[in-house]
Amino acid sequence: MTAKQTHHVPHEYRVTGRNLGLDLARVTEAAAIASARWTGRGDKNAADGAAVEAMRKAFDTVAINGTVTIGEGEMDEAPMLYIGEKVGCGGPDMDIAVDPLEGTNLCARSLPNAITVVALAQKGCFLHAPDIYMQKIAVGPGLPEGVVDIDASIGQNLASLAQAKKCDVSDLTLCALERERHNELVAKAREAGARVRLLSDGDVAAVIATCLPGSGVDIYAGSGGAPEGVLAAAAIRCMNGQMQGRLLFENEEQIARTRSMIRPDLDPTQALSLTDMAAGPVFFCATGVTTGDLLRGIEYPSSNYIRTHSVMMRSESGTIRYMETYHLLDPHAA
Ligand code: VTB
Ligand code: MG
Ligand code: MG
Repeated sequence: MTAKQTHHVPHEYRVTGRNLGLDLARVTEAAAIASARWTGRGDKNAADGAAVEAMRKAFDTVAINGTVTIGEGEMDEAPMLYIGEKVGCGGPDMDIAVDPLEGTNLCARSLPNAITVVALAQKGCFLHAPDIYMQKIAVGPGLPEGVVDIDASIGQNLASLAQAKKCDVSDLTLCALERERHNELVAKAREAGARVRLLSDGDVAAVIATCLPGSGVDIYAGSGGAPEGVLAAAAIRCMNGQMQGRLLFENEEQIARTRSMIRPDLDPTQALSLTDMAAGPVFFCATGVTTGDLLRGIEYPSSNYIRTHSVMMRSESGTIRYMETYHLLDPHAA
């Protein structure tokens, strides 16, 4: 019996230029292995510090001339992977966005979904988001453009999404961080009939979940870190989902500072489109630290190996690659 061809495109392997995503996997793997030593030990700063240090070192092997645009903070507060820091061993000029350990609390408490994250874009293509909150809304691929809108009510968005998905609002699951500031959002979503999945932490993985068939997440909404918003935007670009953001300022000074950091044609208070946050060709890579919906975490299958699970994505080709890697602890002992 011959297999039925169900795709209407030629089954060819499209050879595009070098996929830097593969190099990035070694960076997120290194960070994940280092932070996993701190899983469940109740010390989130130690876990974070280990991830940062390992990630910083691993970047030395990546053939780019990179500048950290989303990083650990300013130079005076972060010794490594600070905003503006140069990384890589030379090559094309690139912007780098990192969250060396996304979900430090999850790792410290050995809860699901801690990941290490890196994204790459051409120079000037990531939003220079300050470390403040960002309101976010995201849905998966294959839906009409603008099916949800950050300025519409959650009730309207759920109704519009249900219509596009040809289902009832009661069939939809909204995902949000469990925070007091989201009480109204959660109440309104439930009132509209949707299910709500609440997370203690980690909205990069949650935004990505909207694009994963079988994740059970139809829409992500609410506010979380702005740097995490830019990282999630890079992934959503690769997965053809939709996302909007809005920076949430606490004072005029933050607005003025952001205005001086971002593209001059962009109003920092306006709703941000996906490409306002991550433009041009982008790469995204993450490795699991603790097992979650997106990735399995670090595993120790035998005394001589560590096993990592990573996902690499590229917007140009739309490739989503999962990689399981066995790291031999002592190559000379084999
Ligand atoms: C957010 C979210 C992250 O931390 O930054 C959150 O985007 C912190 O939120 O994914 P609160 O200040 O409300 O606690 C994460 O969950 C993990 O870095
Ligand atoms: Mg972090
Ligand atoms: Mg984080």
